[in-house]
Amino acid sequence: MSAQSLVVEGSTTRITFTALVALLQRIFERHDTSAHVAAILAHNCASAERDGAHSHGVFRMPGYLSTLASGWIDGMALPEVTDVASGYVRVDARNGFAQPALEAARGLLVEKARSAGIALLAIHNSHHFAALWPDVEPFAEEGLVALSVVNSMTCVVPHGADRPLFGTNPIAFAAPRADGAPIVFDLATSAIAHGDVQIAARKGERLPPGMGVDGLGQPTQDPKAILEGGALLPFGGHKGSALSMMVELLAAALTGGNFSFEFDWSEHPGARTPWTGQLLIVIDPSKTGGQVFAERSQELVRQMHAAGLRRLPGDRRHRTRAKAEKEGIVLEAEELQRLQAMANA
Ligand code: NDP
Ligand code: PYC
Repeated sequence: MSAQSLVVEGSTTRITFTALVALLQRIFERHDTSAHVAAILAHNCASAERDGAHSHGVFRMPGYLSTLASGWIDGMALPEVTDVASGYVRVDARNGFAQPALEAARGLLVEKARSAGIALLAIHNSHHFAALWPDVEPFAEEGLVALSVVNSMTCVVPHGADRPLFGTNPIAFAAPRADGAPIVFDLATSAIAHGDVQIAARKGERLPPGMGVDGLGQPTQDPKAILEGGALLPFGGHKGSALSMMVELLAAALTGGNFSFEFDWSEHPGARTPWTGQLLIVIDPSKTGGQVFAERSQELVRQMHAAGLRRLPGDRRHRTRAKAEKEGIVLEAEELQRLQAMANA
């Protein structure tokens, strides 16, 4: 790592995006992934860290490595892409990560979306352990609208039920706009992402009320009680619960992947990546024939700002990204040492 790519300032360090990608790539390559998979995962994880999406940045590296070591996932898997119909692509990720499966099908998916106006990508036999926005944002950067859902692992009690069944099941959406970065949101359908509960537990912080229950089903603000026998709640009561159910249906039932409650990783201690499915829908808005979509979305943003809105979803991420691109990505020195140790292990 060159002097410019890493700056030490007391207990924190600043690292360039390129240097962080290279470090993470080395780690993945040393831990049973192919160079291709390592490059994709490293870019994804470094992007999350750069954008301040900490629940899916370098914090996730130990989980990736324990999963790879457990034999639960194939880090060398070669996805199998099937051209199903004019607007339908299917990928068997072959027990590998979801992102290389998306990458393998991306060209065909975009080609179909541009020719038919809409195309669907159904990924199954896949593991998604990351933020979802990196999967949709690039489509909007090339003028397309994209929606994706992925289901995870049982840890959310459906509204009105007695025990956990759903995953934290995020929904991500991206749309181009005329004057600025695409409009992007990416949210777990649980009241809080599982990763944020783990981070709060690690820091010894309490959670806001309404996030989860303990092992007896009683409301708790203790993240450890949620992680050790407790469960999360959906956001927004029955509304978030319905969206989470939709994610199970689209990401698992429709793709041929596992529901969040269907896989058993108990024989693989250290396994952390949910073995499920993912759905993407990509739309070419130029096919509407009406006013240019990106200008219409810009008008919506203009009106939202005029109504007093100060922060759009994605604004915080983009601000954090711009700062990181200028000043480097801030990591605790200890965190960087842990990563360097992983790269040499
Ligand atoms: P947040 O609640 O932090 O944010 C959800 C969305 O709302 C983001 O787009 C965010 O934009 C936006 N937002 C947040 N606060 C405001 C505000 N005050 N005004 C306007 N917009 C706002 O995300 P979650 O905790 O629900 O999810 C975190 C991550 O966890 C996601 O990336 C998700 O994909 C990931 N995840 C992955 C899973 C998997 O199985 N792979 C499972 C569950 C979650 P901004 O980013 O700019 O703050
Ligand atoms: O943060 O809920 C989460 C999560 C589950 C799988 C990957 N991330």
